[in-house]
Amino acid sequence: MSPQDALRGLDGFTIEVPSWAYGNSGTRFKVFTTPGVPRDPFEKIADAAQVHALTGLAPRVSLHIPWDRVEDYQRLRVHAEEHGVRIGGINSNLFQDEDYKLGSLTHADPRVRDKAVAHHLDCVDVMRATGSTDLKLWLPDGTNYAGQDSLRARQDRLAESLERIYAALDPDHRLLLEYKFFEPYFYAMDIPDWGTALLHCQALGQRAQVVLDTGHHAPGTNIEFIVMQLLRAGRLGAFDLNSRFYADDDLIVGSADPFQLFRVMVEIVATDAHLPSSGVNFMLDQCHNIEDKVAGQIRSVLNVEQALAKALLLDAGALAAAQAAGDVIGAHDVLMDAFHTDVRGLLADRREARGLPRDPMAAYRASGYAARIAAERVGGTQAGWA
Ligand code: PSV
Ligand code: MN
Ligand code: MN
Repeated sequence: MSPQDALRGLDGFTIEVPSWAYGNSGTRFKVFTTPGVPRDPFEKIADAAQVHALTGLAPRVSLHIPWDRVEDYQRLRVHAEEHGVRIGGINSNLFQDEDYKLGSLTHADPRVRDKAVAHHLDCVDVMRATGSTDLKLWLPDGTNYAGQDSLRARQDRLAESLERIYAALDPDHRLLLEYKFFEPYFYAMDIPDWGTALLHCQALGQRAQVVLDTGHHAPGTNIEFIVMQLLRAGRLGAFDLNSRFYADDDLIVGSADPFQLFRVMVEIVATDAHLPSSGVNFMLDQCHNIEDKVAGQIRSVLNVEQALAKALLLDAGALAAAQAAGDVIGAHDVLMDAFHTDVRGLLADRREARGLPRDPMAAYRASGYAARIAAERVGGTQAGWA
């Protein structure tokens, strides 16, 4: 197969961008401000639309409620469509309310659990108004001290709360459940790992699927193994892509370890999970604390595209033959050949053929967009944190 034929696997592949990537963000030490940062969700969507216009890869924008609360969600939906994109997943927020100090969906007090469930019912209304089909739930609940609460009772309360949320979904809605092994609690998170997320999803039903955030694992975790296992179980609903050095630092995907991203994509391609029909939603979950935000998002989607392109170029037949023959080094070499292929020229040709700029980053710089929004927008908003 020619490289051009192999890269047809990119047709229809898309990446969802997060609204919070466009707002100001930082660390607990300092939030740096950026001239031209969006002042409302409408402007975040306008910025996200730039990423799609220049790359052709990012036609959906995730919202975070209440960060992206607006009076009229229908208007936001139309605004997105007018800008050539649409609303993607709706992310709930259980981590910025006093009531949730000891938990939200797992809290011992039914009043607090009711409140947390009700927030998700609001999110489902936002989904209906915006045309979104994914409710995405990251659970910040956990405990800091042994004995602080019953680990088991918290799981039982969580299962019951999730059931109530799942029951409120429309037939075309999915519940996407994210796990994270640490933070904001450090003794025990209530959904610390993919196994826990999977068990809850399996108990709920087929439309409950696991979200794999690449930044939410212990150092040294073999993430591609988890990808493979969730695909095997038919429960990989989505990725939150980013890269990390130490913790949940949400840096540009593929910037720290492009080889890891490639290995993940190899597992994806092996079962055609890059095709839209697979239902796997490739999202970014990133913040750009010190770099230009739109440029950071363009870099991110291009990194994902490159990793997928290399995985598509992998000679699967040669790999299978080497594996069957027990040729350890030979099999590894086949994989590394694909990783070391420079796909940048091929991808530029492909873009040009589709009426897109060969070099989206250069096109963004030349567009003057950053200077224009800096002049037009004064008093931009903080993203919250992610
Ligand atoms: C917190 O860890 C977090 O980064 C999760 O990854 C969520 O997906 C994100 O915030 C947005 O809520
Ligand atoms: Mn995430
Ligand atoms: Mn995170």
